[in-house]
Amino acid sequence: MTSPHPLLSVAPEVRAALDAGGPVVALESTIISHGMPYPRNVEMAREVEQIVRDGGATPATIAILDGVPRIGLSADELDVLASDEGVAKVSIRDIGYVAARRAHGATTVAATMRLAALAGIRVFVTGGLGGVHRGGEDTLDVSADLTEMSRTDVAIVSAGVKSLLDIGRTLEVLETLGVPVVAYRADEFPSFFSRSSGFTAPMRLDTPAELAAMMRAKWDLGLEGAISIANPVPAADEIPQPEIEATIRQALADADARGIRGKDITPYLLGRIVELSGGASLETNIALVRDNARLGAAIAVEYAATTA
Ligand code: PSU
Ligand code: MN
Repeated sequence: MTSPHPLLSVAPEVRAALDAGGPVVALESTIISHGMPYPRNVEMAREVEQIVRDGGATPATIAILDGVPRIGLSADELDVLASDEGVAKVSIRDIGYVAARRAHGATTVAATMRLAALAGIRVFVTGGLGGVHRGGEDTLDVSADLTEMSRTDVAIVSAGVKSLLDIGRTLEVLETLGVPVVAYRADEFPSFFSRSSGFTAPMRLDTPAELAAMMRAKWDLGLEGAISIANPVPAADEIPQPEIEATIRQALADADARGIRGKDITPYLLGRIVELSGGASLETNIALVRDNARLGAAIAVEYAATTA
């Protein structure tokens, strides 16, 4: 086990699990601060940590507090991230800035991945990935999540990509970047709220053990970068694609009318979709994160077993 980077603050419980080669699951914090309303966000964050524990792994929610990248947070610290309006959204480019200013930051998929990898964590659970925005061929609005996936060795469990993004172009960019995309127990790539997207997944695997074997094979060969594991939302919780499409179009039109750009677009759209759906999208969002946490814990347990 390589030691975590000295500038990271790793919670004792997480450090102990890593030192023992035990299963650890990293969890993202932008989803808490900028992805869901209070107090459901903090309830979700705590519940997801418990699901990871119940699955036999140690949870490590990742964020920056007072400028320090933190791997594993207390319940009170989760509450700060969930309720403090001043918490910045931190992607890769923002880490040094927020650290130097001793500020709080909620890390995106890209930033969480990098900090997880610096700590020696190989499995990461989130809700949805960033990607190529609709119209991205003109605006060049392509999430840094994609480039980060090309260079950082972490398996990411998500429910796919929301159709507020351009799913087809997102999959194309991931292919170009050499990032494997594996659907879990499905042939189709999922679109977050919905099990379908109209796009066939490039790969399919059906068990946590197979996923762990793929992680081991890829990284043992020195092939750097992430493995994107797309876990379709449970059927009972999904919002069918045609139903959510009208909501997404409205949210996109509202963002456009208000001139929202750059890093603010994704948080705005997520919040607007919750409002426009009367909260239904939030229930689906929480259900899929729970399910991803169950799968992530199972993968971490299998992966730790292959190390031994
Ligand atoms: N998609 C979701 N929920 C989220 C995000 C995306 O369904 O919470 C967040 C994640 O933190 C992701 C980030 O990494 O938005 C992408 O933002 P951007 O497009 O600005 O890179
Ligand atoms: Mn962007």
